[in-house]
Amino acid sequence: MTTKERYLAAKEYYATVGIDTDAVIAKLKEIPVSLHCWQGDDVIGFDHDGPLTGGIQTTGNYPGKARTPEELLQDMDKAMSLMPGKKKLNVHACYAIFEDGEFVDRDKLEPKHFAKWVEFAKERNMGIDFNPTFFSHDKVKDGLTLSSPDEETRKFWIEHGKACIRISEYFAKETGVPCVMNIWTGDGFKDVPADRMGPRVRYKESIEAILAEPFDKNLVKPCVESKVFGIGVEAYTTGSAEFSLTFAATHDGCLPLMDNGHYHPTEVVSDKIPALLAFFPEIALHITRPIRWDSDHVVLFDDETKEMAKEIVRCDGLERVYMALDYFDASINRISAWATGFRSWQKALLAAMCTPNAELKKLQDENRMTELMLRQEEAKMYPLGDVWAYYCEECGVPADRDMFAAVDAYEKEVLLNRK
Ligand SMILES: [Mn+2]
Repeated sequence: MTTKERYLAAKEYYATVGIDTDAVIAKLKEIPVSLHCWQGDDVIGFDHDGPLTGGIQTTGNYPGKARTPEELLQDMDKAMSLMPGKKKLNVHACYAIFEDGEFVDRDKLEPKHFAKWVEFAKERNMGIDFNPTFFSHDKVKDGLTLSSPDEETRKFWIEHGKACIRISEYFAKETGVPCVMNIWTGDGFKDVPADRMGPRVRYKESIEAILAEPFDKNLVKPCVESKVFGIGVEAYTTGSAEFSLTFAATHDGCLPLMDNGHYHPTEVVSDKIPALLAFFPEIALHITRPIRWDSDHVVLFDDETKEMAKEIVRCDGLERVYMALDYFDASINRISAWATGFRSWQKALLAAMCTPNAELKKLQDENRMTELMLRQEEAKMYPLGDVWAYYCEECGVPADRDMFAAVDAYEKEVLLNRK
């Protein structure tokens, strides 16, 4: 059987449970998912030579890492050719692209330093999301930025945040797509602090100072991202879950951003999505895969990934949740890592949209829990793989079974020649 024939059989099956797979595929193709540029070069960027800091770390030394803007954009293009569905670019401020011999520090960044990203995005009909980079920099003082007790340090990073607001607005105006601008810092302490509130009050005032930069709320969507701990920041993070959520709730136009690698290991973001959607008009997500101490493994098509997508779809939240990927793995082919994570989230969305959610909800509301359990288990064995394979074919990207050959060929032709 061809992919199309298998799809037509699956489509018939799904129709018996009330799901129109043609409509699902048409809709999925239009849902943007933000693709992080930092998987391509292990979160290094172009504006410094130093190591990655701020409580995050890449592990592995797989050959072929992108070393220049040209290489990174080339790799991103290759990775995107392996991903079905609509993409939006996600850029960190440390990925400013300077002219030869030019350099400005982060507090002085301007839209022109991101003109090449805009050109790249516009040629591919993509919007752009943005992130100030509050790490990997010598002005991170004693592990602190926006919450530092040192006024000069705070001022530098506030100016960086304001510059990023201006750049975000430039992205939105150029692409015609709103720019989600996410504020995350690794501020915190390795061991038990004596003052937990002081840094948080300073952090609050610093973010308020950043958001005082004038911007159009329809164009720029500022977010605050929480984190429970980082490497070397085990005892305390300034931007805890409660801090970030409360900040967003009390500041008009500011969205909460949940990274599902940033919580205690038994907490699940899938359950938090409907809780936040009950209050916030819009929320943002970083989609990743936490393992023990690490928050940034490549996203797979696993249970919690599926559950997060299900909650977004069930809550009718596809237009209210800004979805961005955030992971990095330097131990495997980086193009494969990029594409696998994106494809996994696409699979999760597809699975969620191919679930008879209204029927299942009805069973819950009528307290028919025995049948609910059986129906939910049944739904797991629907012929999703046949729909997925057809969706990939429709989007002109490889099927799962052809993925390795595609990344292996690029590795041999391009990556291994980077010496
Ligand atoms: Mn994140």
